[in-house]
Amino acid sequence: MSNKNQIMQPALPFAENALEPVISAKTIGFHYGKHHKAYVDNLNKLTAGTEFEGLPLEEIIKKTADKQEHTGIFNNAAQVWNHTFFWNSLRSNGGGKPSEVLMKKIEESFGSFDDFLKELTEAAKTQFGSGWAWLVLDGNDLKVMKTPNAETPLTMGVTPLLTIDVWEHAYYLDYQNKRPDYVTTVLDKLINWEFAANNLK
Ligand code: MN3
Repeated sequence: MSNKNQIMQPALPFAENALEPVISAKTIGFHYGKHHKAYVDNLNKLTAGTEFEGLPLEEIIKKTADKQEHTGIFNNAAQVWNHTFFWNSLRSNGGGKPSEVLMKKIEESFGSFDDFLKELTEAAKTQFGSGWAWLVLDGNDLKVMKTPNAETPLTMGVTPLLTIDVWEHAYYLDYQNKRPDYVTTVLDKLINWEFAANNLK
C-alpha cells in the first residue's frame, strides 16, 4: 500500500556489501532495510490524515521540531533524513583527504586537518548514548557538533556537511562495544569528502 502523499525511502547510494570490511553487508542490511525503513513506515503511519501528510520531509522536520505534541512525527522524520544523509556521507574507498576548497576551509576553522579529525572523532566517541556526530557550516565557519537521538542540525540554522551515526545499531554487529574503532575506521576508509564538499556550495 502506498500513495503519492507518502515519504519514500531513497535507494542506498551503494550496494549493501560495498562498505566491507569496515561495515558489513549484514549491518547495512539491518540498518537500511530494518531501522531506516521502520522510520519511514512509522512516519507515514503517523502523518496519514494529518496536516503533515504530503509535505516535503524537511518541512515536516522543521514544523515539528521542539513541539511536544509532535515528538513522534519529529523523531521519525528526522531519523529518515539523518539516515539518508549518513548513507551519502559514506562511500567505498572513501576517507583520505578532502579536495582543496574544503581542506582550506577546514584548516581555517580548526587549525589543521588532524585537529579537525581529532575533534570529530572525540564528538562521535563521547556522544552519550544514541546520536550523531556532524561537520556543519555555521555562518562562515565549519564546526563539529554532536546531537542526541533524532536531533538534527537541520533545525539549528546551520548547514550539515557530513554525519556519522553513532547509535549502537550502526556498529554493534561489527564492532560490539568498540565505538571508537568504528568511528576511526569509518573516518579513515569510508567518509565521502566529495559529498561534504558539495554541501558547502
Ligand atoms: Mn542508524
